[in-house]
Amino acid sequence: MDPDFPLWLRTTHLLNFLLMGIVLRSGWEIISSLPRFWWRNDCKPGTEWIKFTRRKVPQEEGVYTSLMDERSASPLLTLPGNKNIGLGRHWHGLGVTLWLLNGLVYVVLLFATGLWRRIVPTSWDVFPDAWESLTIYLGFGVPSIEHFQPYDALQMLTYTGAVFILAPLLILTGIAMAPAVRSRFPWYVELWGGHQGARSLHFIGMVLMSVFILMHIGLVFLVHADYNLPHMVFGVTDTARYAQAFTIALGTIVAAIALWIGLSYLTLADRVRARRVLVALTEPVRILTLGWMKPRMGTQRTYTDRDISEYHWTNGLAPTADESTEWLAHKATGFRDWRLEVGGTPGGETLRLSLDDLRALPKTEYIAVHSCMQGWTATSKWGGVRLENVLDLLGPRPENARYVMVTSHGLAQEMYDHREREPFYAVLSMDMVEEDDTILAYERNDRPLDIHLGAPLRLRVESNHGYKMVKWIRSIEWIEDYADYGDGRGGTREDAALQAFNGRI
Ligand SMILES: Nc1nc2c(c(=O)[nH]1)N[C@H]1C(S)=C(S)[C@@H](COP(=O)(O)O)O[C@H]1N2
Ligand SMILES: [Mo]
Repeated sequence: MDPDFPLWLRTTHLLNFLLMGIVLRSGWEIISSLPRFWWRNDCKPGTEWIKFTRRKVPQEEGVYTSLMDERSASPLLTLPGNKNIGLGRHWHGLGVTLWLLNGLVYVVLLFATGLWRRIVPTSWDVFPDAWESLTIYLGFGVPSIEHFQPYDALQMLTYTGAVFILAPLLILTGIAMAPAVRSRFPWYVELWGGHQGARSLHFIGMVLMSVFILMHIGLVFLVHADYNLPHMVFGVTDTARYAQAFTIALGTIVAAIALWIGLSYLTLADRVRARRVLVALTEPVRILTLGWMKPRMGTQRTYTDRDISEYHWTNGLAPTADESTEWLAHKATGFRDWRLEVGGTPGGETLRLSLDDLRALPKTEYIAVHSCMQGWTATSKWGGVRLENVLDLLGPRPENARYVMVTSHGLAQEMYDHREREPFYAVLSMDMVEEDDTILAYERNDRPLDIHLGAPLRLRVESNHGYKMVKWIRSIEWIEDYADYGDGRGGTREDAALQAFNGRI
């Protein structure tokens, strides 16, 4: 006899459970890096609708950084825990990818086998029937076994809701938070109420999904467990095998929790290795899904002057005396004698460009939303010169030049292993350099760049999160390979927080 629940159904169900644990726990790690939620795009202090921190964000810009807002979560709760946003994001990416693949197999087979009829209601009767079940539960009763064929109306509604409403909502709002998507299809992000709308809905969806999972597991054990558990484990309603099924189900839950927590400690035991493995597994997905999206902030009409934020969060404070007396001296004289060093090719010349030299080059202007991978956003109008135009001044691209390195006068805020802070830098691959919206900005909102936002010159790479956008630039140079600089990961946030070189999501 064919089982009611075929093997593919039981397998995808189990994998879904394991993967949901990874996705949720890594999601909580991401929340812990900025435990606040807004509906407004500028994330102004005090306008959060919910927060999980007592810290107060000063109203004044440029004195508090989002990195200072990061909270440390326990590895028992989050993946991996202990303030590891970079690794948490890699785990989220890997977990989501596998969860999506597993979900796709499940949905395709569900429709191919006709089993969808069990969970998708096809009659309006489902509402009064579900109401009847609900009133029975609310009276601390249990609907009789005849209701379940194999599911009762209330189950059908909640399962359909979880699979066909909640999961898609989480997927669609997750996608909306990628800067690569926003810089190419800004209207799509606005559909969700902007980045903060998408982020808040993603959070609410997560809470609902968590409640669903807890209720679902609880009820399986409380309501006709002798019927449910053999069904779930063996695929058949063999109440004689209830004890066996109960043991296997409970054992699986305990093993899953051990696995989830084990992954945290395994990750923390060698964070550099964990980053290497996780980035190697997630980078192909990034390239495949986001690599082709080229930003077009210069031609879009979604964001206008009206969207420009009053408030702009800061990450990284202006260089202090122990970071760069040189930059401080330039600041004191209004950057009159400041020069951008452009060069780097072995044996090649180094140009020294003043702000007037840069202003003499063709100007690019656009309104764009900045997103920090920690979660905050701000909209500004940026003005500057395309990075490519500046590199062109050096002549044809040197044969061995494969990347561009941009270095700041300032230092990293903090290294993940608390060693001495390195000079802040970011390396860009050629596809990032060639994008229309990759500029060296000297203006924001039609005024010279603010001190705390990177004066006199900062990088903008709209397809990427903020960590690529070096502030207080000192130099730009062609390099052959980033393995030779810093820790060899291609940027300060890559070195200091184990983030990915590719900041498109
Ligand atoms: N020199 C320097 N540049 C930097 C940083 C930094 O710490 N130092 N932080 C980066 C990060 S993580 C972000 S999100 C943006 C923040 O830009 P803002 O402070 O102008 O809002 O700057 C980027 N550029
Ligand atoms: Mo950031």
